[in-house]
Formats: sequence, structure tokens, C-alpha cells
Amino acid sequence: IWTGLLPAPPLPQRTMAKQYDVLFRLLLLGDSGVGKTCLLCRFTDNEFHSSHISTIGVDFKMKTLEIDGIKVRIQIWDTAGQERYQTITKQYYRRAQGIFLVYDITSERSFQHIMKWASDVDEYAPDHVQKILIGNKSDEDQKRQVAREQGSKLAKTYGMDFFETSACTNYNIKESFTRLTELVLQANKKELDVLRVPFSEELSIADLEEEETQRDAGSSSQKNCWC
Ligand SMILES: Nc1nc2c(ncn2[C@@H]2O[C@H](COP(=O)(O)OP(=O)(O)OP(=O)(O)O)[C@@H](O)[C@H]2O)c(=O)[nH]1
Ligand SMILES: [Mg+2]
Repeated sequence: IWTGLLPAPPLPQRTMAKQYDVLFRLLLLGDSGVGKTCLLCRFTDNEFHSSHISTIGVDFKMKTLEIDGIKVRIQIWDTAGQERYQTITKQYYRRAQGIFLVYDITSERSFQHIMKWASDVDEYAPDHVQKILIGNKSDEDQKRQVAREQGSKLAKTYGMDFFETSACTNYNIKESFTRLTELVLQANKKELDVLRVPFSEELSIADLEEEETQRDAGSSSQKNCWC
């Protein structure tokens, strides 16, 4: 059947469906190899890769969650843990509203480095940024070097929530992403009330954010070419 002359279907009208109410940026930080990219892939695509392909610079994925009837679009920035990318990755701290500090329960070293990551956050992220501590690879209990209690004690010292997770078995993944998003939502409640005025205005704010995101993505892919 010749369909070449059929008109293209109309583009979906952006004004018809409200896609989200608010957009937040979350950031994944921690040493190389702790599983930041795997946590993100598990959360957004329900996938797990057993090979370690080090992230170059930064990358991001999006997901929408509904919390208390509010559609929250989260843009999750996945940073490279390798030292040589830190000049780039630090540029992303200041625009984050929530940060995951990630270590690997089979690596004492990655746990000790949390102090360094936390002090970088103090220096480069906004004051009101929400943080949670993640001890990943909880499935590898036989190789454990960091006791659960050590993680929860450190989190307490910093006043953060704490989760042990496994990107491999999908343990506590949705819970930890949802928790950080809830914290950010609570912390930004005032601004959110401003956003929740007339529907048309809400949408245009969302559109602006979307455009900004596309610009960000453009600049991030340029920065990804770091070789
Ligand atoms: N057993 C187990 N292995 C995991 C888990 N999460 C990640 N890994 C493995 O750990 C390695 C590193 O994972 P990545 O997600 O690439 O680590 P990363 O933190 O993004 O590393 P950089 O991008 O270099 O900063 C990979 O071989 C993963 O398969 C987990 O929950 N359990
Ligand atoms: Mg990575």
C-alpha cells in the first residue's frame, strides 16, 4: 500500500497533558566503581550491567515520580568518580537540590572517602541541598568491609538518612530515590506553592525548565568529550 502521500499525524499538543508540576536536579557522588551508574540504570530502566564502564565527565537520566499527588520530574546527574574529572563534575554541584553520597560496602576506602565528598559538597553545593548516604552492593555480604552500623553512624553524624542498596538485586533502589526526592520536595515546599498557581503558568514554567534541560544536555555532551 502506498502511504507516501498521507499527511503526517498531527504533533501532540503540549498544552493537552500536564506532564509534571516541578523539576528537581539530583546528583550522584562517590568514588569510581561504587556503582553510581548502576544505581541510576536500575532506577530508570530496571537494568543492571556487571561490567564497569567508567563514566566520563557527567551524564544524566530523567524520571517522573508522583509524591503526595505532585508530579515530580527528577533529572539525575551521574558523575564520574575518577579524580581527573572533578574539575568538571564540581560545576554541577551548585545546581543540585539533592545529593546521593555513595560508597561500596566492600570497600573501606570508598567509605573513608565519603568525608572528602561531603566536604566538597559543603564547599560547592547550595546550603539547603538535601543529602542521603548510600552503602551500595549490599548483595556482596561475604566481601563486606563496612558494617551496616558504621554507615548508619556516619549518616547520623551528618544528619542524613541512610540506605544500604543493591543495584544488582534491586534492593532499596526505588526507596532511596523516592526518599531523596521527598526531602527535596519538603525543602522546596514554599517555591512549590508558588508554582502551584494557575495551570497555564505552571505549564510555562515546566516548559522553560524543559528548554533549560535541553540546553544543559547540549553543554554536557560537549563536556563529555574530555579526551
Ligand atoms: N555486586 C554488585 N555489583 C555492583 C553493584 N552496583 C554496581 N556493581 C558493579 O560495580 C562496578 C562499577 O559500577 P558502576 O556503576 O559503573 O560504578 P560508578 O560508580 O558509576 O563508577 P565511575 O563511573 O567510574 O565513577 C560494575 O562492575 C558493576 O557491575 C551492586 O549493587 N552489587
Ligand atoms: Mg559511572
